[in-house]
Amino acid sequence: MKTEKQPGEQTISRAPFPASKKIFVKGQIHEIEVAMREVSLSDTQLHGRFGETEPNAPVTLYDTSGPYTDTSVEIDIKKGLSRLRKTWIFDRGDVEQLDHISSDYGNQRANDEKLDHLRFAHISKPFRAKKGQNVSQMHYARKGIITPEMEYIAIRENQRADLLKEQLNGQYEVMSHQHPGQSFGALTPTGYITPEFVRQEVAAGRAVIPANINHPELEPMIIGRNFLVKINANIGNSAVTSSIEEEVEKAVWACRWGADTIMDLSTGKNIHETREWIIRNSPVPIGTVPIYQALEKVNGKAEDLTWEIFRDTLIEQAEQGVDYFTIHAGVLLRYVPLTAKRITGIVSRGGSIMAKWCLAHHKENFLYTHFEDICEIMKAYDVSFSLGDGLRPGCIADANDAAQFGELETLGELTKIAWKHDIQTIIEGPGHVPMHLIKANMDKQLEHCSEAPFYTLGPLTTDIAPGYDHITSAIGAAMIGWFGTAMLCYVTPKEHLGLPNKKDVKDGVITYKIAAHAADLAKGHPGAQYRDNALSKARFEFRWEDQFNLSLDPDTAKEFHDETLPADGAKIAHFCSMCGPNFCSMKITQDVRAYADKQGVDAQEALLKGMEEKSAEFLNKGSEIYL
Ligand code: IRN
Ligand code: FE2
Repeated sequence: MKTEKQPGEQTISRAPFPASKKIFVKGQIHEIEVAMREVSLSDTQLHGRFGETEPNAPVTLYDTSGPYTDTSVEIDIKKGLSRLRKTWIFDRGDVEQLDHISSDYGNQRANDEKLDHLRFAHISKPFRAKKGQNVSQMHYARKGIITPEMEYIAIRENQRADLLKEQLNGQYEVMSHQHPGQSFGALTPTGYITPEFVRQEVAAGRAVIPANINHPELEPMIIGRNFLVKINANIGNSAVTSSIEEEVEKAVWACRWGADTIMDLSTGKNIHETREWIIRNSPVPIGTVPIYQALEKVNGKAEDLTWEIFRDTLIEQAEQGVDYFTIHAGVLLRYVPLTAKRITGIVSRGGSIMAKWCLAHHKENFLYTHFEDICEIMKAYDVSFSLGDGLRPGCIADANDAAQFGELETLGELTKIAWKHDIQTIIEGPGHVPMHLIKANMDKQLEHCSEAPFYTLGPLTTDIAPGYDHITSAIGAAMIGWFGTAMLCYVTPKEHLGLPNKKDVKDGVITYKIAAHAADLAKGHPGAQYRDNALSKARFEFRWEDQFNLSLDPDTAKEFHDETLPADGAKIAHFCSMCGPNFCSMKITQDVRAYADKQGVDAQEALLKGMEEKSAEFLNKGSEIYL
């Protein structure tokens, strides 16, 4: 790993969003402060009344960027983020700090002097549940306990909707308008999300809070059908990367644009050390696929994998603070032949590794046979299951086949076992699926997996657009999110082609934020439409800066506007270069309204009057079309 950097180059992205500030909302049950982003808006110029203005209330946004966008916080990635949940975890009285790392591999790495230059300097000793204790959020929820994490989430999901009525005054009716949605059975409360509602959803298994006790730095979030749709961004190094700082930056960058969780899919030699840096600096939950690292440990030979190596890997990663594990325990020996006639066979990395192991030994998948042993590890650290879809379809032709749905049934069976241990569980889903076959995936998942949250990769709705698979997949993601999928795993433009760079990561995240938000709107998620309304009002009133600032990607919106109209004056002009000054429909509508205002008539009437006047003018001029 090289660490050289251009002088003066800032690797970690820290710029706050334009016109935005961090705000903190206090808890009522627990002593907590929930971070959000507030975007302030400029005033509306009242038409026809020169100089008269009307203020616009600021807009509160769900913020995944963590302390990085908070100018008052000092960031040093060598020290890591502050440990927000440290006392919450400790005060529960059910954890102990170990005096050494419990995994063989973790110890081996810790004692290897050759790794000193790579190591995160401030590693603290791992925490683990005291003997016989279960520290999962599901366990607390089922005991009727509302944890600080649960209250944090309730406040976070509401995005200060309770202030709207007061803030908006006379504008409330127009600005709070929202179309009734079609939620396909999702039951989000119409008022506010309460901490008790969060608890109930977690207890029922309909939602999970990925929050390892060894990742106290994270800002709690929830994945469930009755909450905002979330997105995950995958990052990972390859043989040819760069410095550890750059790996941290990839995670920070993805969170900046809206990633709710990050999966570290790194492969290669120093993944243990890289992962430590990422977790210590990540404000969002981190997921991994532990079988990838286990495979590294047996030099890439799947048949050499053993339960003991895998088990040690789980403990190693759990003690570092990984919040959820993808476990491909549904790839059963008997399902593997069902993939023989597929066009693309098994496309899941983890799935293909396990299929190879099963065939080589002609034995049942050890992740399946040791599932309850895995549960014992998960509950000691509160790691959540993400049950892998190792047999997902990798092309349109293979969608919804017997192998895929066979595995889904097994994942449902495993969910029940996990729940017996109070382990939080989500279910991974496809893949490549044409639009008309998507709904069946959601329906079957709900049926077989007893409403455990669904977490899907896209799905891609066609195979013909390599280079644009963020789009082919966002179409499917928006649909399945609408139908009830709780978290969407992003796909970048580089899918099927290469390792994504920074631009690809951003494009993937923004594309998936669009899919997730479109799904929230379609479900009728309470308050989801407010940001749209605020942005539309700014657009209509030619408050260009407000329009940029409220968008998912203010930088690009502004850059595009600057491309043809860079002057400052253009940022208050009543047109843009798309239609020019005379053809702007919004400007014409505003003229109609101003006219109505002056004449004391309603807009409908004004439109008709205006038409009459125009037609008289036209006739007077001799009815010539081209003067
Ligand atoms: C999500 C839904 N189905 C698969 N995923 C993600 O795809 C999974 O969580 C992981 O981040 C990535 C690669 O998984 P495989 O190929 O090992 O199954
Ligand atoms: Fe694919």
